[in-house]
Amino acid sequence: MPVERTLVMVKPDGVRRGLVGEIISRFERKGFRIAGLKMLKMSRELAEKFYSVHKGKPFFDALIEFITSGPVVAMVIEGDSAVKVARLMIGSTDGREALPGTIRGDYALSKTENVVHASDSVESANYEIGLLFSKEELM
Ligand code: FUP
Repeated sequence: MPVERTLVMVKPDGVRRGLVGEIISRFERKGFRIAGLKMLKMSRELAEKFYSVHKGKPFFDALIEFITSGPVVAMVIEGDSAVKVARLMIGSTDGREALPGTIRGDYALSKTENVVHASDSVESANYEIGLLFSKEELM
């Protein structure tokens, strides 16, 4: 099975609610290696690049407003099938539908304020990691 890297990000609501440690811990306990980790506040420009695939959609403006509303904690996790496994661990986009046991299923009740992000493909992971981390910041 492929060793992959993917981008996981605790969103502003997750940081405000004190869920950073819990979320990092879940990925560590699962067996992933943390290859990069940082806290940052996204600028509008960075947020629009990060979510460029959603440009023009009805929720785009609210999404940009929310993701720039406070600091996020971004991390690159590495391990077997990291992209798919991280998506399983975060659960469905809408916290009301995400299964209990997933991060969103356990901590979110909203579709916009859903605590955490994880890249949805290897291509997205490469794009998102490149936006948020320099080569020197990855170990
Ligand atoms: P996900 O990959 O599960 O994060 O979901 P998407 O890539 O479809 O959407 C990215 C973010 O846009 C979601 F995390 C929340 C937001 N969003 C909405 O606010 N409303 C929607 O109908 C869809 C997505």
